Amino acid sequence: MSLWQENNGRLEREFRFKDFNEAFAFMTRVALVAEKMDHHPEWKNVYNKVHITLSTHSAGGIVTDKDRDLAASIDQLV
Ligand code: H2B
Repeated sequence: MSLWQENNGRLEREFRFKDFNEAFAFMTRVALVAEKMDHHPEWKNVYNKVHITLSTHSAGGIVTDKDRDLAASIDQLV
C-alpha cells in the first residue's frame, strides 16, 4: 500500500521526522534526486514535517509516470 494519495491531479504524501534536522536532511536528499530526474517537488516544511505534492506541470497539472517515478525514489530516501 502506498502512502501517497492522488487528489485533483496531484500525488501527495506527508513525512514526519524526529526533528527539523532530520526533516531538512531528507529534503536535501530529495532535492539532489529531483534535480537529477529534472522533476521537482512542491513542498512545505514545518519543523519536523514535510508535505510533498507532485504533478507534471508540462502535462497540464496531472499525475504522470514522472511523478510516480519520483515518488518511488523519494520513498527510498526516508
Ligand atoms: N517538475 C514537476 N513536478 N513538473 C514539471 O512539469 C516539471 C518539473 N517540469 N521540473 C520541468 C522541471 C521543466 O520545467 C524543466 C524546464 O524541464
